Amino acid sequence: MPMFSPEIETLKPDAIREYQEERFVKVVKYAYERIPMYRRRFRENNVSPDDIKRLEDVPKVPFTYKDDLREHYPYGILAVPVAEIVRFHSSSGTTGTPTVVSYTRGDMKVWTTLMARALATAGVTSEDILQNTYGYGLFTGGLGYHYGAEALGCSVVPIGSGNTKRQLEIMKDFKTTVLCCTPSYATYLAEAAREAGIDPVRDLSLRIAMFGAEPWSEEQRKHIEMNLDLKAMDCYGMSELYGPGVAVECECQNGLHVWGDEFYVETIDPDTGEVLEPGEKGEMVITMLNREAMPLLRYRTRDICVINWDECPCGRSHPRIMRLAGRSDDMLIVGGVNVFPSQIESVLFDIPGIAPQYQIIVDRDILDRLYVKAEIDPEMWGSSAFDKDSFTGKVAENLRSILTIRARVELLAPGTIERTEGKAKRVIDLRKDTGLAR
Ligand code: DLL
Repeated sequence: MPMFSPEIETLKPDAIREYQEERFVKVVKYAYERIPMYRRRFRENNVSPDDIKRLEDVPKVPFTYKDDLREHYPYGILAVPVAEIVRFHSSSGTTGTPTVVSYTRGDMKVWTTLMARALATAGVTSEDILQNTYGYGLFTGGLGYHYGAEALGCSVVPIGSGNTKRQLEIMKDFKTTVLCCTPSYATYLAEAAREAGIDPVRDLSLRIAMFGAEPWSEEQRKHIEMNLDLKAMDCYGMSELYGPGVAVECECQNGLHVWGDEFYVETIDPDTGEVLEPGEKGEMVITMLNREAMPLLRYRTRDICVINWDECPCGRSHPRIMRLAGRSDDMLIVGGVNVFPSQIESVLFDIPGIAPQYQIIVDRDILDRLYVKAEIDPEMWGSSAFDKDSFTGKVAENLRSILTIRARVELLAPGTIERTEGKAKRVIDLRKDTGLAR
């Protein structure tokens, strides 16, 4: 598969480490000199940038948190004057003060390259017609993919999110070959295609999908690949870290390459902050090595993963993060038991007859209660053999054996759960609204 930046993508791991060391030391000084928050943070932790000389010193550098961005809304963490900013992106602010992420012209160049690299790594070429259904605007998905795809030479269809009927028409008429969207929207598109009598094998030309922006499972991958007749590639990113394009799967699909020339990635124990070895599961912490506008140091992503530096058969030497195991703040504690939504998804997707649409609700009366609502697929729903009560019992039993606690299961008619054009809202924790969540 042709690489976008072959010399960089195949650097020897030692050379990557050497480059990272040199850049890490520089970016620490850069952030310290230009951003008052970092000067304060270093002083509070009795650390000086002069203490950071090699990668072994990295654990001395204080962490940066999402709340730091909120507290310094909108321009407080800028390392350059606002006049040097050419682009702002921002979170929606639905869960509090929004965060703003700023880019200089140099940052934009890097981001574009990273996105072009990500697309090429996933197998996209300049011959492809790429339909970008990520939201254009303050969300990083739309414009991030857009510029990367243009740099790679793809023919871009900048349709943005929403209007599913038109998405399908364009996909068919333009002979779209690459689809960029959330996995939950792809599930919805597959369903809408079926309802519109569109047969992906006969009527569509899709070959690759770039999925990300939300957690998704191997079971969901299989389901979408089968229903849209394409290869689904995983692409990870975060608004604060250049949006999509931080890490991406190659054709080997054995983890997502994180670009070591831009990101220094560590895993830590989320409770103690202690740095873990490659191969140990922990919270991903990332330092951006060349960012001009907002050089975040040791940024706590809250995403849980394992780092792997083993050689990849694709020839790329950059470390891989193994498929995300959820977020540390996604984990639900129900009656004292840790429950990851991804566990529930895996159980549901493994049962034939359950549609890939579900919702998890937790509330508390005296004790915590876990509800799982899942749709039945239309074929099963219409079949005379379908016995709702015994099927509900089977789902509840499968969940209990994995989660070790009981969930109240409700099976719903096809189409009952609200569909989404962006990120799915699968978990509703009613305890949070009442201050009861633990
Ligand atoms: O979702 C950036 C993005 C856009 C990534 C388009 C990929 C495609 P945020 O809105 O800041 O940014 O959300 C970031 O989404 O911390 C993860 O928890 C989750 N996430 C992103 N990609 C993946 C993925 C964009 N491939 C948060 N697998 C991250 C699992 C993902 N979770």
